[in-house]
Amino acid sequence: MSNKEFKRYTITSALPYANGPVHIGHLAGVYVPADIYARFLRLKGRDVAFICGSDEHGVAIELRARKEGVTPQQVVDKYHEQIKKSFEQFGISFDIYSRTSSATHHKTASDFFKKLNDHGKFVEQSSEQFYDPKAKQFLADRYIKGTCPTCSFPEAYGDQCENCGSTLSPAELINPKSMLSGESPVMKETKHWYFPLDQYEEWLRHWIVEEHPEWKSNVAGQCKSWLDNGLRPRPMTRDLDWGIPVPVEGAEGKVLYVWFDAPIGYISATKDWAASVGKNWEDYWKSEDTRLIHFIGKDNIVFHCVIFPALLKADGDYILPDNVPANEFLNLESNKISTSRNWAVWLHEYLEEFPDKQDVLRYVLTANAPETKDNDFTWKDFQTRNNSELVAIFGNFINRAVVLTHKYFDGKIPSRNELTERDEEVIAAIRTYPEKIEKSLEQFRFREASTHLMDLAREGNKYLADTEPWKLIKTDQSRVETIMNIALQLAGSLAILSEPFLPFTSDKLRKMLNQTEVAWSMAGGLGLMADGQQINEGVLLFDKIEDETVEAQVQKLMDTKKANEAANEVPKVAPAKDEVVFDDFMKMDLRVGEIKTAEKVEKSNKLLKFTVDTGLDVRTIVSGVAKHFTAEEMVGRKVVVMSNLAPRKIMGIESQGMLLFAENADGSLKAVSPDKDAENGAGIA
Ligand code: B3M
Ligand code: ZN
Repeated sequence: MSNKEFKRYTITSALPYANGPVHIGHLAGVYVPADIYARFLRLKGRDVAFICGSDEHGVAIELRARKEGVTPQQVVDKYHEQIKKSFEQFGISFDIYSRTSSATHHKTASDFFKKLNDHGKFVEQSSEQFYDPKAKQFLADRYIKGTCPTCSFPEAYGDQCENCGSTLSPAELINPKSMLSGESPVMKETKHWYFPLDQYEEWLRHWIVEEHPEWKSNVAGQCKSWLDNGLRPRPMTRDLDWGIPVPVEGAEGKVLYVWFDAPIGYISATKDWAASVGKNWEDYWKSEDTRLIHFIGKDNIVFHCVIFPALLKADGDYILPDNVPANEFLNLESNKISTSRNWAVWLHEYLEEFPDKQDVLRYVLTANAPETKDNDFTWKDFQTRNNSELVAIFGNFINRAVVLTHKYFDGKIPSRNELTERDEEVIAAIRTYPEKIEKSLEQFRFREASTHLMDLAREGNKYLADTEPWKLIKTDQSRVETIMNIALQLAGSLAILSEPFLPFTSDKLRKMLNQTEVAWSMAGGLGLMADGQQINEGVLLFDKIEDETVEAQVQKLMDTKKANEAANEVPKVAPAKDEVVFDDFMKMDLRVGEIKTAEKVEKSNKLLKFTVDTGLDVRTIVSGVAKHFTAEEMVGRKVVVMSNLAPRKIMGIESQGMLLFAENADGSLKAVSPDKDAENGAGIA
């Protein structure tokens, strides 16, 4: 950050795709830190716009719609509502949670594109791309499946192989097939609007490396590697149905690339929010006094640090992000979180199962945030952090302070009398916390900040344990007054400083303490709790999480694992063939035959030579089944013969027809045997 004081803050967090629910990986990587930061700034009295919304375009949405057999609109409507509601219940304090299907967004993104186009910022270029002639549609990379050239996985996507993880382009796939029709795609020419990112390379390098040396090393590292590999023009349009129509002539049937329109969603959402609260959105996007910060996960770094800034720069009217504190990934019980494998803790399910434990999850995800490297979430750790930190330290301290004040002073805050050295020591310690936490937050070190917060509660516990007011109350009431006063000042600071991290807890605590005014600057001092002021009865802030509770969650994951394994074991049957008309079927002469003789074909370990009584004649048929059947066991069997297949020479022997077998998924062959009393030559239809 430059040293200047900013007048206002635009805080964005990645727009989740409205194609599925939000899970703990999203929360730990993006939404919890962003929310902590926004809440902290508000407590500091800053002017903040905290912006988010659903990302409702792109192939991911179309694919989900196909999978669920509904329209893309139905998909985004469903998930937008679900995501919005669960964020609200979880206490993510967006100023607006918008969506990219909104009219404001369509217009904003469209105008943005048009302006760049009018100013000649795009290069129109034609190229050959995969096209599905049957579905009459160009194919997004995700819409093409084929065999991975690296690992031979037969179900690799055109952009990536999920088996070995390699990044692919559809042209690299072996035997590519369109997922729309199953047909082999063909190459067809199409025109797109490319943003010449290469022209921004030097400017980007200067802006990132020289002007922002303070960016997190994981972010700077990824940016540098993109720059070092050389930037290339990127198409900003797509041949798809679902999306924002490209607003220029000659682009009929094309839509804006989802990564072009999605970040502009931050701007559109800001417009809607500003209009609703009587502010000017441009202050939040076009004023050099505004600090723009994007909270994202590591997979979005290039879009927020390279492509979007270059687009903003090309427009020329916008400010650029001052920081992009991207996080790494969170794993779950040592495995990568995966939506398709249902390996996740889903926010909406968590909220149903732990309806009053938002802060527990917020705390665990913060204390264990994947800030510099991937990290692991375990239910055991969730339980431990709750029981031995939130309950045993934070909750315990507050409980003692409040209960003792009621017990000894009827809930009226006693005054401070003469101070001992121990008192002076704890007062000095309390004073250091707001600044410590603030420093960590300003550097986006949320784990460290949450450690400081817990340490403050620890100071309180230790102070009460050292001074033992419960022993002194019989002999030295004045001393106890001082101790309880100081303990309550500490509690008052905790109420304020915990707000960004544990908003539900902070709220309860402030009610308990009758704290009406809160501001970050009030924390740490001794003027928080006035002598004689009444506090309310204590309420439970945290309760112990039992073994059964976390065991049930682990069991749920184990069940998922089993279900996944079972699903993988299900043998895959050969894909359905294209439909044929009845007449085609009737052309085949299928009838019952009987094997009269069978022998191995010399020099071949695959072939058996049969003589078959077809009812019409007795003829020779060669078949590649020697690995599955012995000659002896075939003799005398009834079989199905396709008798009018054109004769073919196989290893010098003319085969006059074909025997039918059943082929299992593993390639093994099984007999297709008519009943013994079916007559030779009986027609099959
Ligand atoms: N929807 C990708 C994601 O969820 C994307 C973020 C958009 S931010 C403008 O990872
Ligand atoms: Zn592969």
